[in-house]
Amino acid sequence: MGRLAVLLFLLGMLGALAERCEMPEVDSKLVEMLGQHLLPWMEQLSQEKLNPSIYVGLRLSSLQAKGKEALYLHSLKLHYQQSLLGSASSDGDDNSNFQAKPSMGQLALYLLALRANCEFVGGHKGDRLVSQLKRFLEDEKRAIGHDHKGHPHTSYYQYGLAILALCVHQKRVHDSVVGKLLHAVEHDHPLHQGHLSVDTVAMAGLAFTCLKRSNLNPEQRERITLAIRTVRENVLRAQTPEGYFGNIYSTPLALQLLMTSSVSRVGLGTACHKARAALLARLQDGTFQNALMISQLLPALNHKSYVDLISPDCLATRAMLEPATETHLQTQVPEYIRVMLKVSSVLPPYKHSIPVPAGSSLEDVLKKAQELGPFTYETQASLSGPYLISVMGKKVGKREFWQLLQAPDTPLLQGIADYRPKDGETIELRLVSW
Ligand code: B12
Repeated sequence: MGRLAVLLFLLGMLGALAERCEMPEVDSKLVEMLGQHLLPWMEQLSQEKLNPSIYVGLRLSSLQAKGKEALYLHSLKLHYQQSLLGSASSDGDDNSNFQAKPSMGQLALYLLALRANCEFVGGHKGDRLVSQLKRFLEDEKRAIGHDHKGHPHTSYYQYGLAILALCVHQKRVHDSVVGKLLHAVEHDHPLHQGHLSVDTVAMAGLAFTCLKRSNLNPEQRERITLAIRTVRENVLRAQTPEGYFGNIYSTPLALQLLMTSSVSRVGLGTACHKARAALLARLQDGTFQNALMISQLLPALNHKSYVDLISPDCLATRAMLEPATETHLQTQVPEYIRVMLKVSSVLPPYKHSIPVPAGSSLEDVLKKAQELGPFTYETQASLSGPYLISVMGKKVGKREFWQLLQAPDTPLLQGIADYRPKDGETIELRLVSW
């Protein structure tokens, strides 16, 4: 009896210590400042600039951009339906009417955007989009292969995103498709890109959570439940001393995932609290300027996640976003800095000191270097901004990328458009496999 009492006492203590991942309300001024960064993007309705993630982020936030939102969704619909369902452009061989075809992940984000407006994909056109996304997943499943030794053409991140998007529309994918993502989580290593990619793991966790809540793959229920636990533990284990899960930019998705947790766990609340404090400390210093990053962060700050798109609340009151009041900068003669630009992955290696105005982005440095020669580079538009695909004539091959590093060996956490090097800094561009 005595031992049983002790045991019950201990269990009670553990229960009391078990916590949820809560997100207390964040200062509305801070949130508004973040949202204001999205407004200029909502005015860019050209095909290259359209970004369904921005729409999703805003709809799951505590903010609204009233008329702009409807127009933006309308433009998304035009673009995605035309480029995916239009006959000439979808073949891709009619150059006169060429439109880049959205990738699997982009199509998935578009479906999330429809759901964020409380629409279910349907009708003849909608069904074709769903079939298209399912076909993408089947292709990826084949690329991974029976023995799981292959790799998806895109990434496990997009694989998870596609399953999630179909799930919030209550569209079932075959157990074998879900099985590939389960296997990746169970065996861990495919989700690494040199290190554990918290973003990828979190996205897989969001997809599994949706599948579990919607009960779309009942045969896999136990495996899914276990995988959610594995993912959660991996994310928690990736917390840095500062409080980030992985790095600062993977923390928003990680928080989205941890907040969906229906079970309490010892230390969960504390871990989330620490992450939230670490994020808040960086909100004012310009760390979050990238529209895609802001779009992943806003839902988390509003205690929402992509899983909420199973039954979104389209009537929730959201504060109206007003454009930021312009601060007039005094025109001054710019101060010049020098950035050392280094490329060792080419022959002969390139290393030059590039003069640029203080506050320039890495992209400005690359532009200046190109102007000075013999340096050359090419980028490709992506939802995160310009993605570097070629340097000094060397284009990336399959599963290769041009990594951005601060010398000697620190990978940058931002892309070329967002990163602003300091005077005397050395930046290396290195062709690596992932
Ligand atoms: C997969 C992935 C990669 C893959 C992409 C290849 C592939 N075939 O998928 C690899 C490993 C190559 C990669 C590289 C980089 N990545 Co990355 N990547 C991701 C991840 C996990 C998913 C992207 C995705 O598929 N999105 C969905 C699809 C639908 O959107 P998309 O725009 O069509 O996707 C393309 C772009 O995202 C592009 N891409 C991938 N990463 C980055 C980063 C930047 C800055 C840009 C402009 C483009 C870009 O590749 C995708 C596939 O074509 C995100 C995580 C996240 N939270 O978003 C990080 C993420 C976007 N990457 C990040 C970073 C920092 C980088 C690098 C700059 C790292 C470095 N130091 O070199 C490089 C890019 C350098 C360059 N050449 O311009 C950060 C960006 C943070 C920020 N402030 O914006 C993120 C958020 C990860 C993180 N938490 O740190 N990445």
